Amino acid sequence: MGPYVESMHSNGITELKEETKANGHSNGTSNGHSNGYTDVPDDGIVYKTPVNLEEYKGPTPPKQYVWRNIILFVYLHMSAIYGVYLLFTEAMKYTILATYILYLMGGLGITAGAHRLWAHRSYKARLPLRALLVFFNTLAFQNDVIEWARDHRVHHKFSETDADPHNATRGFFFAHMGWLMVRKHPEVRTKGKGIDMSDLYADPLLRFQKKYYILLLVLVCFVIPTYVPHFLWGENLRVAFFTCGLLRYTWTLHMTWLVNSAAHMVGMRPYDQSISPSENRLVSLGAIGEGWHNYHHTFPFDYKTSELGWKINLTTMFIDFFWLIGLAYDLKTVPKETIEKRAKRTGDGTWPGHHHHHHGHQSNGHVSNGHTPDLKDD
Ligand code: ST9
Ligand code: ZN
Ligand code: ZN
Repeated sequence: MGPYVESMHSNGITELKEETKANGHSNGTSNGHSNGYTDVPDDGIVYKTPVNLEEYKGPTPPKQYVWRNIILFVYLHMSAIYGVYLLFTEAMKYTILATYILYLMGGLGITAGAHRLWAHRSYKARLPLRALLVFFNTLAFQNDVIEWARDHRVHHKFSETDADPHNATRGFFFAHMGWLMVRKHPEVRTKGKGIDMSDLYADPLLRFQKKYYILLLVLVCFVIPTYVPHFLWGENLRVAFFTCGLLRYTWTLHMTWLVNSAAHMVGMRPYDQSISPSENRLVSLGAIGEGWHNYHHTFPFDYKTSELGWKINLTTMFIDFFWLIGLAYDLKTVPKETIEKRAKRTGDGTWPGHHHHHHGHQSNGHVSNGHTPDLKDD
């Protein structure tokens, strides 16, 4: 993946050193550290963000609505509202707890599974963990892993262009969920065909998930979450279906979609100010660690998707736990010095390390020791 060399360390964590600065994200400027801005002071710090999504924008292609999806989303959201009502009225305590746990399980199937393991191959997992993640992933029903990962790889490679399936220059709603209600831009398919997916087709578990996807998703995303509360603690089937099933599913979808909408628009850009993805701690909270999105687009192969370790990052804790018991290995990360160099060269000046070296700036976001960065996200 790109211009990086790997070096193994005895702790099983692979660090990637950045060899050259090219990273495939270019909006027409090749940057020394200035991203085309001429008023960059010598220290490379610019206290404003030059990212203006309107500037990336091309002509919006005509929309071809997919009414089946629109109708399903309307039904889903009405059901979710009813599910919230049931949570506060009829649902048993265990059912409320189960709704929450199922959200985290499905969420991990996306974050630790589809995203960090399969789309980015930022670590490796042994069979039992891969099987667990396929199960969790199916619970989240966000298309099969191979389709999800292909869309995601195109998203990284062609961010903020027509080939990006959820191109954020087309507005918050399009990036959030609108993209699932219209036919894809032809560029998505054209550019997508060039993405190598052979590594994922090589995994029999993923081929199995793809082959039986419809059957599996009905079973895992809806039938199991409805019947388990019924058999284990006697919950009413209707209540379980609308809470553990539909409300939990809808909630997980929105938490995922916020990464494409909010975290592509709102927040600081300490690592690369020339791209729209941002550091957004609220999104990280809902998306169990995936809101540190400026870092992630700058260093997509880091299994933590963040510089900040376990900070608002349940997914990293989950992977570290499985590393501890030997089921996850070859965890890739980025050395501190590489991050620092990159942040100073291309960041927006909010990287906390700066405060360590440059006195006299306003103390907004100031940290005293420089080792427990506390990123601000407006
Ligand atoms: C869902 C996915 O919600 C959410 C993904 C979010 C990603 C987030 C990423 C952020 C970072 C990670 C953070 C995780 C945080 C998680 C937190 C959890 C707490 N390349 O698809 P078709 C081909 S899914 C190459 O029909 P249309 C395709 O193969 C929700 N080719 O396009 C086919 O070719 P062929 C549930 C591509 O007709 C042809 O194009 N699911 C690519 O335009 C047509 O494909 C849904 O709602 C590509 N990238 O329809 C339904 N893409 O014919 C989802 C397509 O040769 N999908 N092709 O086989 C659909 O209904 C349709 O895809 C559509 C577009 C209507 C959206
Ligand atoms: Zn993104
Ligand atoms: Zn990614």
